[in-house]
Amino acid sequence: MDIADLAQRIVGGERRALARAITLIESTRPDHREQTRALLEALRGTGRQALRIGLSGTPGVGKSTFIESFGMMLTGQGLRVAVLAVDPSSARSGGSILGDKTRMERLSRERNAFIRPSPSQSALGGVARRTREAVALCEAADFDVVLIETVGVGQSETMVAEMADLFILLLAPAGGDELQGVKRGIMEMADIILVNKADGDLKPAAERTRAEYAGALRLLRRRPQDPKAFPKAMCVSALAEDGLQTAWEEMRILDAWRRENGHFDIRRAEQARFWFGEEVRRGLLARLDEDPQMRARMRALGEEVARGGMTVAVASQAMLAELGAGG
Ligand SMILES: Nc1nc2c(ncn2[C@@H]2O[C@H](COP(=O)(O)OP(=O)(O)O)[C@@H](O)[C@H]2O)c(=O)[nH]1
Ligand SMILES: [Mg+2]
Repeated sequence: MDIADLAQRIVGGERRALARAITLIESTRPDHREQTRALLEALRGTGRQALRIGLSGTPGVGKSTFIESFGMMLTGQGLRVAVLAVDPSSARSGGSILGDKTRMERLSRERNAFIRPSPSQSALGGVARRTREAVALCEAADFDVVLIETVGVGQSETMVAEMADLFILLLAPAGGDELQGVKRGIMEMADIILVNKADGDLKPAAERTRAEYAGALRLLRRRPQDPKAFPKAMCVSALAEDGLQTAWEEMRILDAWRRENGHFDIRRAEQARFWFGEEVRRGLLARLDEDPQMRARMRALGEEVARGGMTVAVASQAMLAELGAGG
């Protein structure tokens, strides 16, 4: 495969090239990984930056419907929109976006939209890496907005927040006055909470839910990356396409403020450091688990420790030294 040519066609906005490149990065074959690295390196210098929006919410809150309506609104304004997903459960469920293809029917036909389901692979680390690399490809392909969806299984919200510039939490109107079991950690990551389904009979409940969450957000510790009044909670209806333009304006206000005040660049730099650390850790673990020689050494040293011939301290240090990781 001619990587330089592929890179050029991605930069030129060829969708087929982009789709093909994403297939390449999803492959675990060592030669494909090598080509992926070369491709990402070739695209590093484009200097293009999309607005990366992470979107999370439990199944049924309306993520797919929202992405479709929101995406259609953005493409209607002349913006190019890519949709990706981090869904470690997709191996079992058949894919978060895949199952919703019908709900994104309009968007998937849009010339200025690109939709890619989560790779069907169950390990979150692998899904996260591939999604992150796909984001880089979409940026190089000059998309203006990259939406990254997650269903919030395991640590997937954290993963998505670590690859997004804005993190949006989508909620549904609650019945009573209970906060919907949203974990504090996720609340703390949210830049904007959108209470969806604020239409018809659900409208009053949506407004109550919004007010509750606005109150809860005010109780959180202030973050340096927020201007006044952020993070905030708003009502939208993905179905009625109501409040979407306002939500987009708020996202742009927040994004513009962060760019002007240096937080955008700081955050991206932090994310790059984070993912570098993750990759190295993953690589080391992979060697332990997959390299036959290392596995044999682990077994042998484990036996040695088990029968009392070596202390845990000495054996683990010996193992780490063999991994080249010191001890
Ligand atoms: N009333 C109302 N229903 C909605 C809205 N958005 C989504 N839904 C419905 O909620 C259900 C789940 O939506 P879906 O987009 O598949 O949710 P997801 O699982 O988060 O992707 C579907 O029946 C949608 O029609 C909305 O804004 N208002
Ligand atoms: Mg969905």
